[in-house]
Amino acid sequence: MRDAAPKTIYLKDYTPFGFLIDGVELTFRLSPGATRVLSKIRFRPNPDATDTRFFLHGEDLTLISAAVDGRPVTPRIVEGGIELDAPDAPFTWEAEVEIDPKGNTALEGLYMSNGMYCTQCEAEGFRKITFYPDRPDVMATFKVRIEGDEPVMLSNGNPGASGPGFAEWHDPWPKPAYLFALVAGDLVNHPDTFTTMSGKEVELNIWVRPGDEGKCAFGMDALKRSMKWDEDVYGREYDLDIFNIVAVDDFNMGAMENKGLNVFNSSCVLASPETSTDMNFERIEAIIAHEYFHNWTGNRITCRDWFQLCLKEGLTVFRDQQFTSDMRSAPVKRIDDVLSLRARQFPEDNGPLSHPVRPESFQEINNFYTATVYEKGAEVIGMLKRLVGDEGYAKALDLYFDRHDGDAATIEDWLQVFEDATGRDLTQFKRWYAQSGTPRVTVREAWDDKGTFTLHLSQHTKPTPGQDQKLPQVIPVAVGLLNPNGDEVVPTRMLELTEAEQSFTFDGLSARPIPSVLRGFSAPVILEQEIDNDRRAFLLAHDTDPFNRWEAGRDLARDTLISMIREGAAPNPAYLEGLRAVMRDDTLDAAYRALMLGQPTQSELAGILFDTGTTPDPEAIHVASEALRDAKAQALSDLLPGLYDKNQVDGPYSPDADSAGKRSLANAALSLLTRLDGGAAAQAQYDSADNMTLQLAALGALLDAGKGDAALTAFEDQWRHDRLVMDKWFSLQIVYTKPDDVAATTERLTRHADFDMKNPNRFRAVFGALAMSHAGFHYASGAGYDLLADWLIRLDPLNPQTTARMCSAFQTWTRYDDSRQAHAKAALERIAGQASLSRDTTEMVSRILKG
Ligand code: B3K
Ligand code: ZN
Repeated sequence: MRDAAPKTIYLKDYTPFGFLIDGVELTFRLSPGATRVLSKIRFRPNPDATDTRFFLHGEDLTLISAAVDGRPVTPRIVEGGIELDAPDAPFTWEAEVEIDPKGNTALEGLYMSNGMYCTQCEAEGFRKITFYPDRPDVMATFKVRIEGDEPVMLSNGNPGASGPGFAEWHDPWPKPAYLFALVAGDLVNHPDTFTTMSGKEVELNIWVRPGDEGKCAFGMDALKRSMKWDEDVYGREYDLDIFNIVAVDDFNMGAMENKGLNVFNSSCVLASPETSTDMNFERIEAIIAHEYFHNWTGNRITCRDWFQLCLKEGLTVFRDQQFTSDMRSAPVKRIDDVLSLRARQFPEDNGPLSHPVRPESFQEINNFYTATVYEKGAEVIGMLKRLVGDEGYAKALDLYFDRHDGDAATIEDWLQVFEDATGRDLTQFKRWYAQSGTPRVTVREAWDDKGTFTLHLSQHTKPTPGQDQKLPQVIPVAVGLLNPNGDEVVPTRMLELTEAEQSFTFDGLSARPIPSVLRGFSAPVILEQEIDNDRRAFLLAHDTDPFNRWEAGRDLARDTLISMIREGAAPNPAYLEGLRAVMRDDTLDAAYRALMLGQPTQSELAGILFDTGTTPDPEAIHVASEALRDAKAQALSDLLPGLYDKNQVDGPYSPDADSAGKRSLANAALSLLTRLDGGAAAQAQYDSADNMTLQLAALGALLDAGKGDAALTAFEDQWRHDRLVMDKWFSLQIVYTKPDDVAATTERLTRHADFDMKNPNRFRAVFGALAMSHAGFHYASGAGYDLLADWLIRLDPLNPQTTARMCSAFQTWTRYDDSRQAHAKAALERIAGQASLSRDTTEMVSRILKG
């Protein structure tokens, strides 16, 4: 490993920086291999600081010259930057450094993507651009001058002077360096305008490479709807004259909220019916909204330090989830969010990478942009809103924006506004930020024949790394009661579970009710409720809460799969019957019915088996999952053709929720139908498809049926010029390969002429698909583990961030049998044993190895 004892940073050690900044001026002289960055920064001593060391971060910089108040100085080179004996009075620091954007394959700091200059500074990338106090609590206004031959040269804020060979930008809002951005290249724009609530006209642009102009309209519309929604729902107005979005092909994540200049992975902004699926459209809409919403929750109010990351991310995810619910179907959105929480966050929270929503230590902060910080962070805010009510939430948010605008704030500040606005004591609630692990809530029922029904709730959280003892958390448990005839007798009530065990009574009932517990998934917990299949079938038929109605069907599918795996049982007829009833019910939303046709993922089943004392066998899980799909196809055989036909959408493609819902139901039906007709309908759909949603679903169905070879070749011929579509082509064939062949198929694809390990989208398309193929990745021979390890070892020197992120594929390794564990451990140890392994990957692998 690179560093025998990598440095750990602790939340408790926070101290303010010794200086404040009155203004930053930067000049960039662009050149691919030798860009010069000139900085002029006015510092003054910070009266609130005790540590007066003048330390500036810097990494991979060649210092050309430095001066204080115009006098040349030679700073001391120290670990991670430079130090100087600074004057005890205001002074101006000037420096010139040289950097190498072209050689920057880590895609952090200033780098090049397809000949275009771009930046990524969050979390700590600005220090690769110039010497600077690169921490979020140091905020400053920036003036930027870009010199170069690029046709388009952009930075944050409002445009200033420009002319041949230069462009100037001025951002009047003080910001931390992680929000700095610069983009320069041969770009074309898709322009529009938005008039804000106070009547100010804002210029909007989506900048793309020539040829992609036709893929911007949807993103632009999503941006305008986001701007309007944030005004209507949160009262937040945009605050610059211009808002720019740029699409970049090589990007380590989805997008970045740089002030006034959002940079997007092209996969998260470019959309066209021919090249993007309905899911792509929905994701693009959500990410555009997310980055835009950061303008207030993240930029105007930022984080004091990186431990407070959930302050901006949890809140902004919560806001983008609200936006999508408003734009589309709220129940469908809730189910989607819970599916992704269970698929990504629960395994994290219940394995070696478990950490609190607000971590207390880290070695590399980039490793903490996790499902826990983001998605559980959003759930925590949802619970807070449920506990204080909609009005309390609105008052608290108004106070938050009033009180903290311009601040670098903390979770304490956030909770304080809720306490001040609502009078509620949140001392116990704060444990949601500090305790890791998913609480398990057990439900027992009692009925006394005198009309009183009692729910006994208890909570328990298993120990997690570094936290042996857990204290009870406040858990909002939404409960409704149904009469045996299916009518709702007690509408949803929010029970507050605050103790380890607590009972809640409902009086005056005429018959023993059937409870519907944790409606709307009111808390991110695992519900342990002993209920039989009849009860689940009853809830599937009658629950008035759409989430719990879906959940009842899901639980039936889960239980039947578990007994198929454990006991070789046949699929449960009650589940199949319930599914038939739902598929016959045309009053239900198509997207909702499509979700009902789904079943728990193989990885989720492995987690459930492990939790209940059975070592999961990936092959057996795979076989049972396939058998249940076959059984569904048989049980619904008479309904599938009708479902498929009735949900065809006529007319030109539109990505709206209704049309997308119909396509998702038709495609779900197609995938089952293919098990009956051998692929005839899928081939017909492939041949006639005029949009990517239909084309890709048909290709998937054909591959699943073992009849996809011709279509796969045709698809490649049709789309080889389009990187984003080819990413789908790479992934899909791994997804539909039989487990024993997954590693070999993946390896073969790495030899394809278009496989480019330096492009994170392509690397993820291939190796993300390998990791997602449960039975293939965890194949008994260990070939899946070995192949991923080989490639992570190759990628680490080039791109530590993407390497470290993909290590999490190994996070569940201790669930499996001894032989698999031995293979996984050997693969992990092989990664860990590399000389000069990055800090990012070192931290991830050592946490995962601790088990
Ligand atoms: N804030 C960025 C993520 C930065 C990740 C740095 N490794 C995008 C977002 O959450 O909106
Ligand atoms: Zn974010």
